[in-house]
Amino acid sequence: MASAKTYGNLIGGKFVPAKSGKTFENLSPADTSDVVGVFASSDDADVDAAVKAAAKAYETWRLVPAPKRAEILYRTGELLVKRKEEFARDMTREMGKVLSETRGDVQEAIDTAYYMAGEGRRLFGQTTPSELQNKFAMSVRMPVGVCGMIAPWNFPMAIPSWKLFPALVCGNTCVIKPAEDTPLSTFHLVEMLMEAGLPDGVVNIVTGFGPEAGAPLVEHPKVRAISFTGSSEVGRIVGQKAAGNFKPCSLEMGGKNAMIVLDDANLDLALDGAVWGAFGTSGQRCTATSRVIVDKRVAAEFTARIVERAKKLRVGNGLEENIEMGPQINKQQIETSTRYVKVAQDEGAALLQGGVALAEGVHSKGHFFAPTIFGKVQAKMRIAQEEVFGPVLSVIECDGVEDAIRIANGIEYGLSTALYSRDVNKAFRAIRDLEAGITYVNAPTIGAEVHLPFGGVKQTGNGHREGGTGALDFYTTWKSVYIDYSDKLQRAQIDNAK
Ligand code: UN1
Repeated sequence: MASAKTYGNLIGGKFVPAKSGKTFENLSPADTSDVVGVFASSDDADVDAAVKAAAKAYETWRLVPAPKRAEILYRTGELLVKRKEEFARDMTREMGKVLSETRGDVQEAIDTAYYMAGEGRRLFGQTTPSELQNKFAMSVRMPVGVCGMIAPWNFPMAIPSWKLFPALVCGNTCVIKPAEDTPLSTFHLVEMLMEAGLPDGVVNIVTGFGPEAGAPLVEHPKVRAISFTGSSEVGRIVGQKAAGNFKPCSLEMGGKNAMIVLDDANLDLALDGAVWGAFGTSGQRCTATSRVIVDKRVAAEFTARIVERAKKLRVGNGLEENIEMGPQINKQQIETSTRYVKVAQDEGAALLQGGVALAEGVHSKGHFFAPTIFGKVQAKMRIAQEEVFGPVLSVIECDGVEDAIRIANGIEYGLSTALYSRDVNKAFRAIRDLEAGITYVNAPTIGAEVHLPFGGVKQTGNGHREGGTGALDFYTTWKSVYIDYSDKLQRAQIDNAK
């Protein structure tokens, strides 16, 4: 095997090693003998250099007209289309999910590029009448400044694109720290931005681990906003640090997403949705279906059939076309899944399928876990409350739509939800009453599109949204502008009372 390529941090348009000289290896989760790349293990000195480069680039980037900034994004989209297959393959190698999914991940970055490129000629503000004569009033979107971004490993290109592209079209400059498990895809993305004409220093990459590289990015005084996607546990630390300096901070975190299957549902459709929602990306999406809340009248049939489906899933190296489910990202995730299997069994849930790491034969080189299903799950059990982030599904029985919604809402998270029913009245009740940022009807909990708001309520987020116009709200700040052309002093609230 050819020796792995070494990647420096990207600072001010140049690739430079960490000042300490330290590096770490990016290993394929399907075959840990495959070293995908060697990356800089950065600390506060590297972060400081990257933030300074971004602050310098901001002076000129903010003045580039938004439609021009947008053209760079559009060209980036075009370049990603050309390189899609190559980048998808590298992503499967570093992240593990199957090729059809990594193609989708690159596609999500392409979609975001085109969508945000369109925003370059919108970025609408408001014009509104003034209360005084001969006075003009409007509000305009201004960039925030240097934005710090901390990205997760499960969508190695899509999520960095959700953060970078809106930030760039709005006139900000960026320092991004990709997840240590999947830095390569961020390099691919940013290299396309540079090829499309992005000036040096507008996007900088610092690779490494949370405590050494993520924390100084959040704390750096010149970083004006933070966007974080990851666990609620780390998000709490990030949010508290950002609050110390009153920094706007967007947190996208965990989920315990429920799919409700009512007794009038198309069961075949619901089964397809549940298999995809629970075991797609090996359950490692914050939108993954981890609870199926199924009406007791159809529960036995549904449960028997989903166990059969899960048993037949082909688990293996995602680079092979016939594989349906790849590995988990690393050893810790296997340990987490294993631990939760025990927790569930101790609580009295019935292990119906899987529940074990797969380590023999074709699975011996990577971090594989069998598709796992628990029956007899009670709504308050830990397995039904806590995020596992692995291919582990709980089946919970309910009695009708109200009971289902009550169970679905009985958790601390609120990202995605789904309802399978042919009854439009029940569907609209669920849309209204499910506590979540996303609700699907007759589709699984995964599959958000980039031009709609993405995010959740309760412990899933802190009120911000990625995707859609919500992203523009986060990466801009409003400036209200008043132009008085009366040639005299006019006092608001006083002279208009005459
Ligand atoms: C995530 O799981 O962190 O809606 C993002 C979906 C994808 C994005 C998931 N488009 O499942």
